[in-house]
Amino acid sequence: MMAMTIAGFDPSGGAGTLNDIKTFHALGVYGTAIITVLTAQNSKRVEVVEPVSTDFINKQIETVLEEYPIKYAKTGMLYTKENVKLVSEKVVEHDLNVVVDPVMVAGCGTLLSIDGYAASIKKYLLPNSLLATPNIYEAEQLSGIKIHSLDDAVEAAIEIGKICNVVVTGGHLNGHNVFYNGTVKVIEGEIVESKNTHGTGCSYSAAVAAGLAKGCKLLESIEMAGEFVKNSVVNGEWGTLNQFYKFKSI
Ligand code: PXL
Repeated sequence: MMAMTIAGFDPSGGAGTLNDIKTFHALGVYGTAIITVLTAQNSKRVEVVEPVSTDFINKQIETVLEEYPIKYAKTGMLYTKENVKLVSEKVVEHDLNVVVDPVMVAGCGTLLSIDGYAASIKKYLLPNSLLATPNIYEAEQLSGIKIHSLDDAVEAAIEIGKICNVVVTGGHLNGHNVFYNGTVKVIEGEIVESKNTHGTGCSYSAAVAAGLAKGCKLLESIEMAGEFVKNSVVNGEWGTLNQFYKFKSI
């Protein structure tokens, strides 16, 4: 089984493509990684962001897919409208089943997207996607609905669900996730008190893509991803997750 992440590079190893590769591998899926943007950051702050050109992103995707018959992918930090447009074209061209983590802002508050990003994700990428996994902030941007409660999250999920299946992830919803694929399902969760949360959103969407690559159904993949991220946080260290918690030491 194989999967592809199309996302940013976090040299601290916690978020982005390094996280995704660890997640894929821990779940028994061979991972490939297309870098869309470079960052200088650690688990606490982002110093600077430098996007990769669309031409170079295109070459990475084409070269990897020339050899590997990958059908499942996730996208993370794409940063620019141009990158969003290119990735959407590649998804269509190569018939990729894609889980979209619409990364807009880091946990520390730094912007990880530039103007018009939410609109371009909605226009180009979501219509060609299997699932979007926004957190509350991102769901607000995509739906135009302010989220203060679980009911608001359901309303936002239904709005985004007009374009594609969606899970509004619940770091701020007492750990509950709201799934909408024509009907609403609240997936019960719990908040784990931890400092080791850098990269949870990245890992969640990568875990869903890994589940799908292994042949699991969408809901099954979503439930597995929630459990996987929780266990990775519980066993985390260095401000981030331990996806290899079954082997324990990190
Ligand atoms: O967690 C969002 C995220 C995604 N992708 C990259 C990041 C971050 C957060 O810092 O750096 C590359």
